[in-house]
Amino acid sequence: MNPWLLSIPLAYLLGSIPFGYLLVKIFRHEDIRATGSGNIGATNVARSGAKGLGIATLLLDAGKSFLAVKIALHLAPGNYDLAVITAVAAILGHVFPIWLGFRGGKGVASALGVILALSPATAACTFGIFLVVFLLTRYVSLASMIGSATFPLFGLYFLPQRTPLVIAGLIFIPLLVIVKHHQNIRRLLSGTESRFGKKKGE
Ligand code: NKO
Repeated sequence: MNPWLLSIPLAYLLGSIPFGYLLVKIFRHEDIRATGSGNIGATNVARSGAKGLGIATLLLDAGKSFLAVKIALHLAPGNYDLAVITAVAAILGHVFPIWLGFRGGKGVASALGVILALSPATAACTFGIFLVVFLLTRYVSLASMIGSATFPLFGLYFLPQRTPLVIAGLIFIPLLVIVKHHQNIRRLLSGTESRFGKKKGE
């Protein structure tokens, strides 16, 4: 079977598994979309008081998209055009899951997973930037956006192929992540964004 026809729909389907939503529903019988920021991501799951489920959400959301890209690279070794388009499909699955009326997450953990599969060095550098901004500000959203913004630079440096499709993917992924943070941007500007591990107002 043509690896494109297999990898891309599979990536969307894997990406669209809303682990944060499912874990909170199964273990706490709550709808994560009704608490905190309303996001289905690891940060909001942890914020809702379920630290362990937050960590599990991060690992599973990153893991599903990591797997999607690894499958593409397995079916078509060295084809980074396919790998990057598969990466985009997995993130689109997470951000626009058919199961939740196309209202999904912000794509941070799923982007981390695809980057790890595409280029571990790029993932390490992007995560490093994330960590510095997070430790300085305690804003996960700001760290995610600044990490995203630097990702194309590291990707261009470390990825073995720089085709037009690869470059387009490297630019599209952070744009999507940042656009999905529009409410966080508004809260950051008005000083009402919540800092990780702190109650409102601290
Ligand atoms: O609830 O709106 P919220 O405050 O939850 O959430 C904002 C947050 C949404 O994202 C998540 C996933 C949290 C993952 C945190 C650790 C992952 C560190 C990886 C950073 C690398 C950045 C990669 C982006 C590349 C395009 O932001």
